[in-house]
Amino acid sequence: MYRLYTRPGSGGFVVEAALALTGAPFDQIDVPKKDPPDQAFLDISPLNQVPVLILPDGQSMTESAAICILLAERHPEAGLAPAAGSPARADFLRWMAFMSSVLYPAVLRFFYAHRYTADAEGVKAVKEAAITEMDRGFAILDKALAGRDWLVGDTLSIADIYLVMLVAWHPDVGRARTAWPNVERLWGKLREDALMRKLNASHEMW
Ligand SMILES: N[C@@H](CCC(=O)N[C@@H](CS)C(=O)NCC(=O)O)C(=O)O
Repeated sequence: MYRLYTRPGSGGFVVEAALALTGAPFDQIDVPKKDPPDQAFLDISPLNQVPVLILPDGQSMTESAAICILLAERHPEAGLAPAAGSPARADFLRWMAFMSSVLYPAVLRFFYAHRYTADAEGVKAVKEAAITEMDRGFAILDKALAGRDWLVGDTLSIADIYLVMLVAWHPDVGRARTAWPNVERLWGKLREDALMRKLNASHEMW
């Protein structure tokens, strides 16, 4: 059985979605933010971050995109990702890596700006630069979604849910919803989705 360490409003959102779509049973543990963190949690998450997935064999895994890709691989019947070797696979891997290495860190730079400057006066500038970087990333994804129903392939994948989670974290959601109409179109569809509604009830992402 899987065990997921998560927290409302966190990147655990997309992993909860992935697990729910697989139908695999899992235990969910909500980890409150704690300073200093528990050593037991640091042992499985050295950066003191959620999500963490404990695999049925006891191995622990961090990094939301890697967890989603692993779940997609282990549960192919859930259709979380285009199959390896299919034409949409390259885009799937590309956008999952892009979202977790460009956009997610930009979001973190906004919400944890104090970590990214040694200058007490520098927080505002870090936040501004983080928003600029988010805007650049969402514009790229908006373009990738032009004329398409889904980010990759012709059906929902976990990449769509990852994208919606990220855009919901934009500090100016009102602007995000008008600036990137293709992202908003996808988000609008997922806002009506039963699983997204259920998850959002506890995560309150939007
Ligand atoms: N690269 C990690 C980032 C995870 C992350 O930053 N999680 C946030 C919540 S969304 C967290 O736990 N932050 C607590 C902290 O950094 O102290 C991933 O993709 O899973």
